[in-house]
Amino acid sequence: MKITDIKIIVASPGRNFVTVKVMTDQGLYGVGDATVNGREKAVVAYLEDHVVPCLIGRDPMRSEDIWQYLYKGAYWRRGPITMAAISGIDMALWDIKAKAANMPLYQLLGGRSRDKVMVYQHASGMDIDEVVEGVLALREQGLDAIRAQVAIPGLPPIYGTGTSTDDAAGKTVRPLPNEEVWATHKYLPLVPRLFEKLRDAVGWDVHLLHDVHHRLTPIEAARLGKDLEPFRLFWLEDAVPAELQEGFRLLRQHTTQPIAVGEVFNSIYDTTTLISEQLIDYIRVTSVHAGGVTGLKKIFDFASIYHVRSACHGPMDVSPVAMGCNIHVDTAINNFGIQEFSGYTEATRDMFPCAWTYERGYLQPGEAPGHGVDIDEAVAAKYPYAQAYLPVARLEDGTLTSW
Ligand code: GCO
Ligand code: MG
Repeated sequence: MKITDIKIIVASPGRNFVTVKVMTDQGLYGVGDATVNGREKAVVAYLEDHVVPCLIGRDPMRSEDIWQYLYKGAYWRRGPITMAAISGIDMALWDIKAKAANMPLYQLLGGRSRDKVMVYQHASGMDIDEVVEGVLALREQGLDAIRAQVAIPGLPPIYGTGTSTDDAAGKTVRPLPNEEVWATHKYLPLVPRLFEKLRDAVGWDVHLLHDVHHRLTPIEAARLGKDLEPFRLFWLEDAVPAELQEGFRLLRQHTTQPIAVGEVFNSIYDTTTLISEQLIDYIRVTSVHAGGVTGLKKIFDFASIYHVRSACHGPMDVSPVAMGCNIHVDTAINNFGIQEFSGYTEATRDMFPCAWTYERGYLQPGEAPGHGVDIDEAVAAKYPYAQAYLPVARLEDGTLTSW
C-alpha cells in the first residue's frame, strides 16, 4: 500500500479544527486531528510545507517508522506544533491499519480491558449555589465524575467559570486574546468552601474534580491541597505551571490529594520526572498533542510501571477524531483512569460522523473498522476558519501571569 495524497482541512464549526486525511492507492483513507487551539495555521503550514511532501509514496502501514521519521528525522524535537502534526498523521495511519484489518482500533491495541469508559464533565458558575445546581443536574444526567469551578467574587468571570469567555459553548470567536484578571488570595479560601457545600449536597458516591489551570505556585498549591483533603477530590488538576516538573515535589510532600497534570505536554520527556518519582497520579496527555495513538501508548505504558493512570484531555478543542482515538486507547489499556468529555456543538457532530457513543457518563468506542470517525468535507466547507485566541491572564496590578 502507498500514500498517494494528504489533505489538510481547516474548518470552524464553532471552533477551529485542523483535520488530516491520508489517501492510499488501495482506496482506503485515514483521518487525524492536528488542532492546536489558537495556533492552528502554524500546524497547517508545518504539515503542508514540511510533512506531506516527505510522505507521498510511503507505506502507510509503517506507522512506527513514519512516527520516528517525523520525530527523529526532523532533528528539532518535540514542541506543540511538530507534535500536533505527527499526531494528525499517526491517527490517520492507525485508522488505515485498523480499516485494512477490518477491526475497530482498540482490537489492535490489545482488545477490551473494560466494559465502558468513565468520563467527567464540567459544572461551573458565578457563585457556589450555581455550581451546586450544575453538579446536581449532571448527577441527574448520569455523571459519576464532575469537575467543579467557581468564579471569584469581585472579579470579572474568567476562563472555565460561569459565563466565561471561551469554553462554554464553543461559540465565542474573538479577533484578539481576551485579558482576564486573577487574584490568588481571593481564590484560595473560596475553593474549599465550594467543595464543602458540594459534599453536603451530593454526598460521597460521586467523584469531584477541580482544575486550577496552572495558576498557583507550589506552596500555594500545597495549601489548597491540604485544605481540600477533607473533601476527598478525585484530583487536583494543573495546580502549578506544568513545565517545572520539580515543582511537584513540594506539592507532593504536603498533601495526599491526588494530583493530575499533562494537557499542555506533547512528549514522554515532559513526564519522566513526574512519573518516575511518582509525583502525580493521573497523566492528562491527549492523542492530538502527544503524538497520536503511538505517542499515547508509549506514555501510558511508561506510566503504568509507576501506578500512574491515564486521563486524556478532552475539551471541545480536541476534535471528535482525537476523541475517538482517545476512547480506543482508554478501552484497551490496563491503567485507564478517566476521560474528560465536554461534548460538541451540533455543527461539529455533523462535520465528523462518529462511531463512538456517549450515554449517561460513559463512552463506547463503537465497532466500526478503524477509529470510527470520518470527516464530511461538504459540511466542513460551510464553516471557514475564523481567527480565535485563548485568553491571557493578568494580576490585579497588570502583571502577566500563568493561567
Ligand atoms: C481542560 C482545559 C481546557 C484547556 C483548553 C485549551 O481541562 O479541559 O484546561 O479548557 O484550557 O483545552 O485549549
Ligand atoms: Mg485543564
